[in-house]
Amino acid sequence: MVEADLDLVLEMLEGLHRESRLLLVDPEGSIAQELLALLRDDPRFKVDLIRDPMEALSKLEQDRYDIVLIAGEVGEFSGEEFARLVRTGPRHRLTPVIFVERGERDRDRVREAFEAGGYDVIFLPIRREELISRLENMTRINHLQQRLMELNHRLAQLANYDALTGVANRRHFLDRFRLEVERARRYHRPLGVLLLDIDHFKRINDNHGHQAGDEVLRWLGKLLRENFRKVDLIGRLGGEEFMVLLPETSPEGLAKAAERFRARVAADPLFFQGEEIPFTISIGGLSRVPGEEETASTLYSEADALLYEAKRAGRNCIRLPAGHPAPPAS
Ligand code: GH3
Ligand code: MG
Ligand code: MG
Repeated sequence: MVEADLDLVLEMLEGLHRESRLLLVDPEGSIAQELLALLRDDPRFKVDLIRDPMEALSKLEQDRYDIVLIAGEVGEFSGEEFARLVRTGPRHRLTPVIFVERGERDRDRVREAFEAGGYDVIFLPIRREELISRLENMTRINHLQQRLMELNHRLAQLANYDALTGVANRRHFLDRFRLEVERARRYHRPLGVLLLDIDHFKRINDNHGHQAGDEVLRWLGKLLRENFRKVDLIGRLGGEEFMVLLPETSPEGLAKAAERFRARVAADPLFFQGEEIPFTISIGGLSRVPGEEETASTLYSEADALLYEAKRAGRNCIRLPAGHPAPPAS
């Protein structure tokens, strides 16, 4: 973690010297002319001038900018309205917006601009040094905000996902499981649950070593992520036990998905250090609209009992509740 922190600091320092990308929106063009003359030949700033406000908004959807400069009124919008539109785009929710106007520095105007979400107001004429300092400050703010968002995202990943397999960890998965059960019950939608466990995993560790065991887990994580849908939720509940939630999935659909995955795992051994390591999984599963008394915990217990039956039946197979459509033969 110390090393990661150092990397971060180095990245941040580097960010401070990165070039700054500015989008300048000026339908009329005269403010732009003055700004561009001041910034000319300065390699730190790369300015895209766009006259048409609608075109500017679509450019903001495609590209990342460090600062958006709004010159006075922009077409049919006031500068404030336009700033609001900039912030509604997902890429630029936090990008500093600066209003550029001609005239004396006016306190009421500055307050208005800040209230409208502006980060600064630049009044022309302005000295080159002051302009550059203001732009550098805003660029720094933007880079730090970007880093903070990335870091938050990384921390959320670390806190919620299992590092070895890339699927949700137990705590995060169970939180989501409770939520999905609530949702399915409230809207009377079926929710599918598959509990999977690697067969004789202890033997894999014993015969091939613990590192090979870890690779099997990693491989299974990858297969799970690749073979289920984006809306399905995958979690590692512990050791070599995983669960998949399949929202909106009928009992027939669940049986098919379970059998397809069981067969896929059995057919797709891991190759590790030149050695083939075949393995199989057993699955306990069910799908239904959760009843009033049912919770994530009762569904988990039920799936666990079915998984136990699958183990007793000889492993590498699926057990579903009585009356549930059977998996297709394969
Ligand atoms: P069964 O078919 O009945 O499921 O047998 P099994 O051997 O898979 O089950 P058992 O519960 O007896 O053993 C599970 C083993 O999983 C024991 C434990 O050492 C191993 N294990 C748990 N977590 C990890 C891990 O993160 N990495 C590795 N390599 N092994 C793990
Ligand atoms: Mg096992
Ligand atoms: Mg187990």
